[in-house]
Amino acid sequence: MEYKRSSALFAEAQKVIPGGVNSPVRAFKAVGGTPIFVKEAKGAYITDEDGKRYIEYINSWGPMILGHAHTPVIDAVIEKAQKGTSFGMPTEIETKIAELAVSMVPNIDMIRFVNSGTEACMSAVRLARGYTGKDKIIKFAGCYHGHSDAFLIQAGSGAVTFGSPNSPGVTQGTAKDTLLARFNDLENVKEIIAQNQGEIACIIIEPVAGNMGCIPPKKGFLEGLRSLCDAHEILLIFDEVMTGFRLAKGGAQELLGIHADIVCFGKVIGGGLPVGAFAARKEIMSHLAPLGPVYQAGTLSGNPLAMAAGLAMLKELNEGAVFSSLQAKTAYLHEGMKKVLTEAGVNHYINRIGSMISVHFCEAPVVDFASAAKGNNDRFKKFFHGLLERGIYIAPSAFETWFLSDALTYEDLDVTIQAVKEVAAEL
Ligand code: KE4
Repeated sequence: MEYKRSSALFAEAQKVIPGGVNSPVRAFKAVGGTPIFVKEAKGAYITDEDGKRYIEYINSWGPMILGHAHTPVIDAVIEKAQKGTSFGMPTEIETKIAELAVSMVPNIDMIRFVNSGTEACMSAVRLARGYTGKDKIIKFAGCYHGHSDAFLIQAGSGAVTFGSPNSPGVTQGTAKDTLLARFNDLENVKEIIAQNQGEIACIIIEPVAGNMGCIPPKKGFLEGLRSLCDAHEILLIFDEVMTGFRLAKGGAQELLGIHADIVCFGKVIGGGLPVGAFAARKEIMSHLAPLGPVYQAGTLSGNPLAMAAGLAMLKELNEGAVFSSLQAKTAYLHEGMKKVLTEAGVNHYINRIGSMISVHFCEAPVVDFASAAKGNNDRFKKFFHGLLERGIYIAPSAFETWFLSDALTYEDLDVTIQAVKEVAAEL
């Protein structure tokens, strides 16, 4: 496939931007080839700089749940931009979106807006440490909470599961306070808590993992974490940057019926502009500056332009109809892909919950990072490029989740399923 203009643009970009991208996953390193440069997008479709149109399942990694350039969001942004974009002073619209978010999400009284999911998760951990007076955190292998030092940790050696940095620049001093557990393995979490009695401030988890493909929690896993946190005075942090306002109005807390102590948001909450947030009961949030001693700040936090996009998005989602529509479309896509891949004799597993779905070329179910890592990546590369050539753009990594938008029609899904059928024959 000739991506002439994208190739030229990529060569230019690499001269002034490390790797030619502003976020590594966009560089196609996991699948090879040249990343396509997007010229414009509308609804379920993106058009690249060579004029080729794709049905796409990334949607900016989640935010475009109603489709690209969604008119009510665009209109709100244009209207707000003409009155100024950011003041560094309080504005009414911040209260409006805060009130709406608090009304939609269970178990939160207050919310603080920031500019990314990373900032939300980083701040939530600092708040948990400040609130509990304890230093250590538990995260799960394969879960991603942004690029803050405390999260760039991989399984260390030894039974105590001490973390070790998985990026230069992260110090051992930081790594020693991050303990790594296995997703869906409650016994492993119990062991780690027993080995670090009284030292753990929080457990941070993606309630539905989305960064090792889509991996739903096993029955009883989140309930078990909730009980362990209650028993050991540990705060449970749900990183709902992906699942928030996507799985349901109230996100994973609502869909799965488990209450977290702190909830992190990103992606959808900003309607496509840079917004993150973290929220909790007032008793916890009152520890945040300027109310309390835990410091957190941001020049562009709550800027009215981004708030306008987020508010327009949440208002539409608050009407509620989109979630059942998205659920049905994702189930249709799941069944269609499963049928054609099975008929082609391709060993695979499809994980799905709500409008999050991923295809794994594995010989066994994918329930954690170790099982996800056993996927046949060569087969995934062929799958990705075969679909791309047929005008279907899925996430360029087997460790990512596909995100559906409600702009997708059933005809788009049929075109996708037909493309999967054709590619399956080549796998
Ligand atoms: P950002 O800082 O990228 O806004 O959010 C970090 C983050 C936090 N928590 C979860 C569950 C996330 O999925 C993310 C970011 N997701 C990736 C996609 N896997 C963003 C894509 C990218 O890194 O470019």
